[in-house]
Amino acid sequence: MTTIFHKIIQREIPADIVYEDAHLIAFRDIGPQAPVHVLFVPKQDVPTLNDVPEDAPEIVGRLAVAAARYAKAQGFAEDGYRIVMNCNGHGGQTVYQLHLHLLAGAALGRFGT
Ligand code: DGP
Repeated sequence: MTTIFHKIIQREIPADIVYEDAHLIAFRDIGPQAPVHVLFVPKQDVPTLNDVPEDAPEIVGRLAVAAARYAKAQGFAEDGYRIVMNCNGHGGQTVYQLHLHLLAGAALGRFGT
């Protein structure tokens, strides 16, 4: 399925891209929930966390490590930050291409229902 994130990867629609490599792309969220809100998206088609192939856990690992490196490079490592992956309806997922949210730049509230 083609999502808005695939169109960003293909440069069919614009985004504020902050990082890209052979495996993933990172760009600023259109509706930031923190002073820094960046989405890390694999280039491989993976709709949700449920769909990560058993023999390819590195897809998720790469997203997390890229987010941590970006946070560190931007000076957020010591104060801290949050990474989030929403999965399907109850998780609040709205775009069905796997993505990891990086939220940083402020003390974040606790979360729940
Ligand atoms: P989620 O709820 O986990 O599926 O988060 C999807 C996020 O994607 C949401 O925080 C808003 C963001 N988003 C949706 N459409 C666009 C877009 O066209 N551009 C950018 N940069 N972000 C988008």
